[in-house]
Amino acid sequence: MNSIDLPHDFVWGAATSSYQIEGAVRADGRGPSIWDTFCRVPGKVLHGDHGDVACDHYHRLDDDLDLMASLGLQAYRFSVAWPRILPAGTGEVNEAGLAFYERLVDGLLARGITPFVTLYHWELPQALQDRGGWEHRDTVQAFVDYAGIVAARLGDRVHHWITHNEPWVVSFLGNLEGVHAPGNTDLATALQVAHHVLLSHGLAVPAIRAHAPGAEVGITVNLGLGRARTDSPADLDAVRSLDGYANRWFLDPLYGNGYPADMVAQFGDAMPVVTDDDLDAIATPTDFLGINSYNPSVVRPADDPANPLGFDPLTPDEMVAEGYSLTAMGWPIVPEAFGQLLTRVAREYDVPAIYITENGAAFDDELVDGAVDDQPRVRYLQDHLAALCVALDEGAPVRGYFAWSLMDNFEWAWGYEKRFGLVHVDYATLTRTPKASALWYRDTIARNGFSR
Ligand code: IFM
Repeated sequence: MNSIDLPHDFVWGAATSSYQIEGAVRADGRGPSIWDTFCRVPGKVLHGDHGDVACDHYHRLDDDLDLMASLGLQAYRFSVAWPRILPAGTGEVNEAGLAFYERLVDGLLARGITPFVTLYHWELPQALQDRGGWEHRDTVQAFVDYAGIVAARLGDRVHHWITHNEPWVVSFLGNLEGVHAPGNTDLATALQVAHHVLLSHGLAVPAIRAHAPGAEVGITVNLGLGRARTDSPADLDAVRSLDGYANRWFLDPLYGNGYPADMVAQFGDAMPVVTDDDLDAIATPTDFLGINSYNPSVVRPADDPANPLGFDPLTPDEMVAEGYSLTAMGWPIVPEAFGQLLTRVAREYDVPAIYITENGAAFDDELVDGAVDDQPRVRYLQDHLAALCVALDEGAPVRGYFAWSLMDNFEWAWGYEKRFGLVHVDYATLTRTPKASALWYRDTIARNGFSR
């Protein structure tokens, strides 16, 4: 039996995001977001799913808070929907929106659960997209103003703030691959968006601190190491490219190194407009780095030599042929790569603290006689936590872990088909059923570790 024990002050949590669980998209003055729009574009979201109802968390807040307490969560990471606070993105503040999040925060605190607030988990008000969205520099100031409004209201009670969730996804899935809102497919647009998102982060940090003195403020990036099939120079160069695109493009400027030179050369004319003080602002010191990580990326050299990304990902079939096990998302399960990633980030960047703000897996769960025996998810969590402990031993300053996700929810372009939850949601009845993984997680939190 192998015993995994975490440090006594380790923080155990679970994470969600607003659009993925709240529903109630027209309630109490919320304005439309780019995801409300995107979901209505035929072919963009599987089965034409959308977040109109989602898990109906907005109307089931107290029950969901009790559910969190029943699992013994010590912390809960959620996001604020910008269009609930500022329905038109700027201008008039919607009191009912602020009141909802105030009720959520107070409900958490009353149950002894620490709130971790994310300000942007992809719900850009549609009105701002209509004026150019993240590609337009004005959106930077709009975000800073919004951040200040939320911090002014909650800063006396919320001591952990995350500006953005996964700038890579916002930039590249939304504006290069076009599979997320707003659905653009242009590298120059994606790079300008990335720059503005990073800049808005850096400028929002002091705006948050002004209203939340002593709070910890950070950003969450999604990271994953690259893996090649062989050690050939071409395969290793594909890994370098993947790493530049997925990891260094964000980590380097956040930690004061500017944009990585190899990728600047590769992106050429698509490089964004960067004005004088931008890089200093992006590198504003923060208190922690949030890391979302699920899997490494297995890559090979790009088929098309003109592809500025320089790599192609292996298909799921190719990964299986290489011996990888996959989740229901087709993502390879490689726990040791998770630990190696944390060690590497700690070694190469001046990161004062790390929270794993998301980690977890989708599997094809089945509800049988009122229970979900999701042993593959239990194993995934165990193996990733064991890898995290290796990184801790090697000096990575990991302070806490948030399972993604508290409950099954709207998985963006995949609609409701992919289930990441510790808690099963029946979308017909909205009944919540804790899976075996939820009960395992509850026991793990209670004893601050587990045996296997
Ligand atoms: O569901 C998403 C979440 O919104 C952001 N990180 C990855 C998760 C799984 O795809």
